Amino acid sequence: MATETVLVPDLGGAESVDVIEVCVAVGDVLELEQSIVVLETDKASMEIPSPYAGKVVAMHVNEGDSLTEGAALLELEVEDAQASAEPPAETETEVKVEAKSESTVDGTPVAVEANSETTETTLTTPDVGGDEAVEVIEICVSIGDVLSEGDSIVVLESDKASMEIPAASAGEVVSISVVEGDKVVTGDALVVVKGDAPVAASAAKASPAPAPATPAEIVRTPSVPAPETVQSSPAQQPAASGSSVSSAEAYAGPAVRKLARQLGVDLGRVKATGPKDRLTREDVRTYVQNVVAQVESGKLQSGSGIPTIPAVDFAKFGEIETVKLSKIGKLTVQSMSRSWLNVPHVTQFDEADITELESFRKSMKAEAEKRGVRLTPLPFLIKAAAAALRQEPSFNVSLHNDGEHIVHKKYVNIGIAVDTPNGLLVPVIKDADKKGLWQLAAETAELAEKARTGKLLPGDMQGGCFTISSLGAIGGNGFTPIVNAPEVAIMGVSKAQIKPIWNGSEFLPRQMLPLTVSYDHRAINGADCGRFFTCLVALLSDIRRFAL
Ligand code: CAO
Repeated sequence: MATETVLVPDLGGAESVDVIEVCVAVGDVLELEQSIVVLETDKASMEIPSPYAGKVVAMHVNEGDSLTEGAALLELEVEDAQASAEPPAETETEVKVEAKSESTVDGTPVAVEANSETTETTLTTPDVGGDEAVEVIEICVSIGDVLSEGDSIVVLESDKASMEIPAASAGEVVSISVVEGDKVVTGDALVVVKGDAPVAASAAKASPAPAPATPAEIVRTPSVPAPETVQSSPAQQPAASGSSVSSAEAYAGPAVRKLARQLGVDLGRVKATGPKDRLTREDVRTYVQNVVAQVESGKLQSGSGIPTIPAVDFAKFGEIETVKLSKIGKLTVQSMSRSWLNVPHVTQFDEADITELESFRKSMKAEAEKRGVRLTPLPFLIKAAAAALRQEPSFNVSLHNDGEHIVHKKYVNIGIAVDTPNGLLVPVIKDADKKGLWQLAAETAELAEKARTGKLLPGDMQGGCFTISSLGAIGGNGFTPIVNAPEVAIMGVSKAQIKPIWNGSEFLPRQMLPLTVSYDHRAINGADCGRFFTCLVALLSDIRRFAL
């Protein structure tokens, strides 16, 4: 074993840096490259990775210290083999930086490629300090924006740093070559601007944050990035003590952002305790611990802030029996709560005149028996719903998880709610629009039987576009079903009844089927539902339309 001292690396011209976070303590066993401290100048913050794997035996810095290049950060007990290997040589780093600077102006990378004839200039990814790709986490411009030199165009993020890339050339954005989530390397096109000729010197501003580690560079600690390369300074950030800032605006380093992403935490909600209201990893952990504690104590449900129903000892009021919910029952609790809480429901009501449908259905009973199927109103409802979804494709959609896209489905799969001894199940009839009444009747019976006998496979219950919940055989004259998210709509079918219907000159006894459609108002507008529902009711009221 040997003891190695880890020093503050090349500060890239900065005179001193503040220690804004100490990520390790005496006794910690570090992996190679594990962050040991976060340093900050007035323009940049950077995590300093450990150049060795080993045990921390002494710390030389505290949060708030001001350090200069070469100052000792900590002592590490390392394996002899590591200690005798090439030591972390700042000269080596400098040589590397110089080598990269061959295609630079004033020692900094040029990030422009100009087309002098058209005066279109492609702004490219500046030197990101290695071959490793970095992620585009934010696009700051749109086509048509007129940029001044130095305006931020994208934000890139590596494991160790996030950096705003300023425009090296002024002009109007004519195309954007990347989308959020893309991985880019040095030289990759970012945006194309039309206008002023490129100003090479301004590319200096696009110099990147610390180089991501490549195996050859692991033994050195990174140099401090040039000015204007990382996230905005604390002065621009409101204190992240409530929900007043967005996650993107929160003042936090890349490691904290990564942790927050992994845990699904919105940094805008986390209270900062670091210097200058900077968020630390500990802040994120404390936030998660508090939320978990509140959920478990029943004060908070799913982080939604909805108070839970108080526990009541029912036995105090009389005899009771407590029965364990089936697995399906427990899943129903979850899925119904999820849909009810997430989906803004609207329910529309209508009635279909199924007098002709019923007389046709009854006329087919004998044939149905011969075929060994029961022809109930349900296959007609499936057929009508499938045809209406085809006719009104704005209804055959789902809201994308990102909340910014609508997924249009080119297939028509209809779910059927089936009441079973173990609870409610929703098998799905695939490609219902391509099937005839006999096939729909047979498949419905088969799936319902499988549901009741616990034989449905997961695939039998997936891929639904729209669900039909029929209580027609049981009774009632209307109910508001809950959307089976991520589907966007569900139809509730109640019991058909003979009603006197005015035909303009007299009341006639007609068999009327009460129907309701509940839909997700985030994805569907009332007018869309009106069109879909009218189409569906018209199909049921005149089944000759099925043939059209
Ligand atoms: N009005 C009047 N009669 C109806 C009817 C309606 N809307 N729907 C069905 N019927 C009749 C049928 O025609 C049948 O009578 P006949 O044999 O004389 O024709 C009888 O009621 C029994 O039908 P069924 O229930 O056996 O068959 P189905 O095809 O109508 O329904 C199924 C199948 C699987 C949907 C049903 O058995 C079921 O499980 N329903 C409950 C669904 C449920 O729980 N929904 C609520 C979920 S919470 O949102």
